[in-house]
Amino acid sequence: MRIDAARVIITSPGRNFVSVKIETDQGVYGVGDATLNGRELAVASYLQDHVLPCVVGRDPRRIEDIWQYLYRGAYWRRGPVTMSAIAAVDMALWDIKAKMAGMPLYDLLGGKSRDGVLVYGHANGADIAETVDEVGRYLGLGYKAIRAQSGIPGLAAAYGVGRGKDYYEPADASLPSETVWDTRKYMQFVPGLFEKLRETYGQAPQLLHDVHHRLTPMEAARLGRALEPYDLFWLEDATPAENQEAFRLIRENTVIPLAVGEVFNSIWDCKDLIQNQLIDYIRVPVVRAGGITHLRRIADLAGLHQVRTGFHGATDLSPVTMGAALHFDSWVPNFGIQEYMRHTPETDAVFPHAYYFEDGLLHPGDAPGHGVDIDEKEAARFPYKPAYLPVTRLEDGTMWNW
Ligand code: GCO
Ligand code: MG
Repeated sequence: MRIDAARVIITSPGRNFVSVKIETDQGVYGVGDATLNGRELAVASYLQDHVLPCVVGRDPRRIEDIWQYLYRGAYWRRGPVTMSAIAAVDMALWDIKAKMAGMPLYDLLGGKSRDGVLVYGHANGADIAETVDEVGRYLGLGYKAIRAQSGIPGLAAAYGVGRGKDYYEPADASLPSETVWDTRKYMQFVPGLFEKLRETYGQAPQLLHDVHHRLTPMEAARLGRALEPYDLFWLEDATPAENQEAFRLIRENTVIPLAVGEVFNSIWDCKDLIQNQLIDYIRVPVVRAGGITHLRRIADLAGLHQVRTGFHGATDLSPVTMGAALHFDSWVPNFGIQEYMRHTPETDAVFPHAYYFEDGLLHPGDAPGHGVDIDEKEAARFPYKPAYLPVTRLEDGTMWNW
């Protein structure tokens, strides 16, 4: 068996997606996602110019060998561009193997460990009242777990609060838009939001919150303590994690569950966090960390230390990543939760998929492979459009972490 062709497909049904399609001499093909929000063409070029020419002619059944070939063979290891490109190839190869076996991917991985995948949706509003209403709307849609983000008094724009309520997309301009951040205004405001949410909806709903890398470790510890009475499922990205040690200070000062890792791209970015039990949930998604082959290693290491998965699932992760993630989530023993932001109907039409939402859970479906295809005719209707993530500055103009 051999790989006959491997192509990059770029499409922008409302937002940009980079996909890889790998075709074999047996007529079976696989699809992978390589989308890196705001830096899409760098991955497309890395794939087109450097990775895919090395993949054509190989035996697609040798997934591990191809992974090692691409990772070790580049000499320059790791990084989001490289690892997203390897992930796309890896996802497509697992798709092919599962299709050849006539199995849904979760069966090839070891079979289902659960009946459905618990997901969390995104409620956001301009202020507390609107955010509380939105959480109520999500509960009405059947969600059991909901992330809550709100506008902050005195700040013009807040992370996680979008114009639209169903399809949040932060990459909103052809050059980065600028927002302003103030830690004190945020810290003084957030506990009140969760107090109101518990007062309104009681203890049953799982509530989550994303700090989006904005705090120092000590500030994060203080916020964690202030939020402890409201029983959050997790506090996400409380501080940047380039320095994994930074989480020790947070951990020593609060018992709030911590999640991190959506920007990580290998086991090396999280091994200290996991081995020292400085976090509770690891968020690195299948598209960012070299695909299923490498993510399995991260999940297994996490399992040893009772850290559970909680993969990133914003709209910049294409339905292909969502499909692959749901098979992984169905199998992985140390599953925690899966983020789920709905894609637009245009995106769903470009990527027909077997997964579906029911009563607060997502199900991967039983189609062979990861169950997500790409309709190339539909994809061709939506040409690439430059779109950047915003940047943020402190009120005095100092650059900060968006
Ligand atoms: C999340 C993330 C996203 C990111 C986005 C960047 O938890 O869903 O923080 O909202 O900001 O994926 O492209
Ligand atoms: Mg996040």
